[in-house]
Amino acid sequence: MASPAFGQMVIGPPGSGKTTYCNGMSQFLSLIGRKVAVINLDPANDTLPYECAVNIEDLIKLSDVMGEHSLGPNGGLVYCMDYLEKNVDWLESKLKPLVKDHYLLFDFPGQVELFFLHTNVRNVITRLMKKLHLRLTAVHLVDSHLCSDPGKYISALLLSLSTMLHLEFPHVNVLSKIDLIESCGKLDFNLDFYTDVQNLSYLQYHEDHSAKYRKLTKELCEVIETYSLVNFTTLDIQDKESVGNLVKLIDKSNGYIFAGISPSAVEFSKIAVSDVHWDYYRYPSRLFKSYVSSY
Ligand SMILES: Nc1nc2c(ncn2[C@@H]2O[C@H](COP(=O)(O)OP(=O)(O)O)[C@@H](O)[C@H]2O)c(=O)[nH]1
Ligand SMILES: [Mg+2]
Repeated sequence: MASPAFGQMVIGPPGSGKTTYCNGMSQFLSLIGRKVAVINLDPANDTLPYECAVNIEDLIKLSDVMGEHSLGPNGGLVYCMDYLEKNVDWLESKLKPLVKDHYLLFDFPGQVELFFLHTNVRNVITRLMKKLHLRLTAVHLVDSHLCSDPGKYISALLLSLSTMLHLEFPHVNVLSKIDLIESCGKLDFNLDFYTDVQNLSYLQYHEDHSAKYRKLTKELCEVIETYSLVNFTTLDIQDKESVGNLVKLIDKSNGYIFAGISPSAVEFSKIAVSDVHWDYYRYPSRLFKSYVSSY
């Protein structure tokens, strides 16, 4: 049997940092010696900060779909993912030469219903996993500012739980932009409270939370705690230690550490001993030049 290829499917609501993550993560993984390919499956990504190996824009364009079928951006994206499912052979043929020696990062659209409701993305990934022996972890990014409000935090928990249950892939939930977590004010609980998801009953007594919602909050929190599946790890994409810790977790979840490709300790020592310069805003020079010259 062919040896497996590893990678991550990067998902999460719009603006949670997926594209920035793919850029920063690919630079980090390249620095520790992995050969990385980024696959853009978000037709709504306009300028890409990374050089992508495969781009869904070559298959279908969101603007064409919206124009031809009189759809808004949300309906358009669902259409694009349905189209991708029907044309999964196109994606499979593009990935085939890459899986031999690349680590894959998939940048997905931010329409959350694609990951807890519709089956198109799940079917595409399941097919690739089978046909190309891919071992992917779903990395679900949630903007950490949602922790500043109990209602938003509960919705992030419900979204994470329903996505985990729907996809059924190895899964890591991430509170992204942790460097900005207190930019909307001081948190009411320690960070552990939000990452460990252990004592949600405190939320119903939160002083800003209307008494009207107390019973609803209690019931929803009980659902989340009964499943006992959701927790978060934190990420600041600019901080090498933060990215390194997340890589170790993902490597465990998709089995990379057991594949004997290259012992993690050796890989990580590369970044520990050398001066690390990477910039998640960095644009590959060719793209950057054309980006600048377009102004
Ligand atoms: N401070 C900070 N900003 C971030 C971080 N990750 C992403 N961003 C910013 O968040 C915004 C949305 O990021 P983007 O990657 O386009 O999100 P996407 O819609 O999920 O692909 C951009 O302005 C990024 O620069 C982070 O870790 N820290
Ligand atoms: Mg994006």
